Amino acid sequence: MNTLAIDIGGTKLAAALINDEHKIFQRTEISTPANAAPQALEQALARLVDVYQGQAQRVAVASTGIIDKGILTALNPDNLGGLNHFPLQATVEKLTGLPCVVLNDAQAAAWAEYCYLSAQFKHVTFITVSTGVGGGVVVNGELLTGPYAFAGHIGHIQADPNGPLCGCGRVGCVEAIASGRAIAAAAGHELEGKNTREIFAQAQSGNAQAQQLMTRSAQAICQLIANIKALLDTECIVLGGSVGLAQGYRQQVEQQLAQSPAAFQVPIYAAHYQHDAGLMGAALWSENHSA
Ligand code: ADP
Ligand code: BMX
Ligand code: ZN
Repeated sequence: MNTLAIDIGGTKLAAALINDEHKIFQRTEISTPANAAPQALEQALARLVDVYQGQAQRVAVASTGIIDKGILTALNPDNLGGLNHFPLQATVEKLTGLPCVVLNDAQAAAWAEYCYLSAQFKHVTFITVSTGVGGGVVVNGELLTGPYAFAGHIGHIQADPNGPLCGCGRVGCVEAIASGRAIAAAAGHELEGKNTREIFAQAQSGNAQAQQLMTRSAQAICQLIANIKALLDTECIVLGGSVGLAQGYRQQVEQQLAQSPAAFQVPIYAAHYQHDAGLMGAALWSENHSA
């Protein structure tokens, strides 16, 4: 049996087939539509799933946003248009004619990474530093989704009461400082208009502003990790997302965390499934939570 896995992020939509041996194949990717309209997302999803016709028996979707009872609502409308109450599960079932399971992208990635580490750990927290900052929490071998599917939205924990306004409406969220979108928004002068991939490349070649932006992001993630450790006593942190997986980023977070008191120390791993953690997590979740 093949599962068609789909990952909806603020920057890209990815899809792949995942078989019973958990091998990923036929991976494709398109840009997330810039247009905020629900029809634009539906059209992009139609384009994404078209090539997989007849090749899968079920669909598993990991998506940015609060995914509650099959419905997507953006917490930060800057990241995925102002999608409010988008019928994600019903739309994907209509487009594919297959049963579909949906959950938040970082919750899905946390599940994949926990499954990989489960012989070693029962308490795992996943953090994605990507378009936004997302999270997924596994406590005692169980993924916390919460009564309203909001659990793990750690990008919206406050990092700085005097920080920038976050798209969610709060002030100084971790996401408003550390995310790929926030890094690009804070760039000025010679870095104005560049995206975070380009800014990090400049940091590697010695640009001081680019290095500061990277450090500021890593600092916010380091403080977030110390807060998570205090709240959950998580046994390890898994870092993912294109910013979190960028060269040198995790090492910066680790170096800063090493300066914190001993009780706040926790190992930080790079996501085993790298950029496919959301796809794999949705597929693994669908094995036990099929419609
Ligand atoms: P999504 O948020 O759609 O899941 P990503 O995890 O790829 O997608 O995150 C997108 C963000 O990561 C963008 O801000 C992009 O500029 C940034 N990014 C992509 N590649 C890199 C890289 N190599 N280094 C730093 N930032 C990157
Ligand atoms: C935002 C929020 C989370 C998501 C996180 C990472 C929206 C649309 N999304 O905090 O649900 O998990 O971004 O998302 O409000 P990504 O697009 O960076 O992967
Ligand atoms: Zn916020």
